[in-house]
Amino acid sequence: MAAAVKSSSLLVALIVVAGLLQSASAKTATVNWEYAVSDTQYTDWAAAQHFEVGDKIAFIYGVGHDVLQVSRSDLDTCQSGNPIKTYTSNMTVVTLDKGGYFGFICGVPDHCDKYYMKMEVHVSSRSPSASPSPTTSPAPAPGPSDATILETGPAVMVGILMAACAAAALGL
Ligand SMILES: [Cu+2]
Repeated sequence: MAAAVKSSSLLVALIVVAGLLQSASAKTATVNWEYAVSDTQYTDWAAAQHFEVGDKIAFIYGVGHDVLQVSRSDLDTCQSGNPIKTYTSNMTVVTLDKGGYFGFICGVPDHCDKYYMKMEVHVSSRSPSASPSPTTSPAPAPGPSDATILETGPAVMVGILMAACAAAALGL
């Protein structure tokens, strides 16, 4: 009876810990939202972050900028007149609450098209299992020759040492 209660408590604790680990794995990436030097600077940065659902982007920017979430076509044309969301707080944290496309531009005239303040974000669905599927890891197994070399290496060293000792003993 007591053991059953104890093990079920342990199970609950494990589930809670697993949940904490799951939520702890969501990240917040911070970006200084200012003039960029290339058309893809921010998009490249976002791609390197490998965003998943639940991750956040913190935009830090001065009073001369804003952050507009826009559609893909509005991003492509730097169209600021039809935003999905508008942020002007100079410190904006956007939660990437779904998979797929997020587009962000600065709505101040010329900042998107002349100063490349545009970011395309592609958010992946968070996979239910953290273990990689076997089909995506076709790493070749080490060949027998490699294993043989690894195993004979130390043996050869030991052999040389023993030979040296034997030679020294014979020399005495
Ligand atoms: Cu701007």
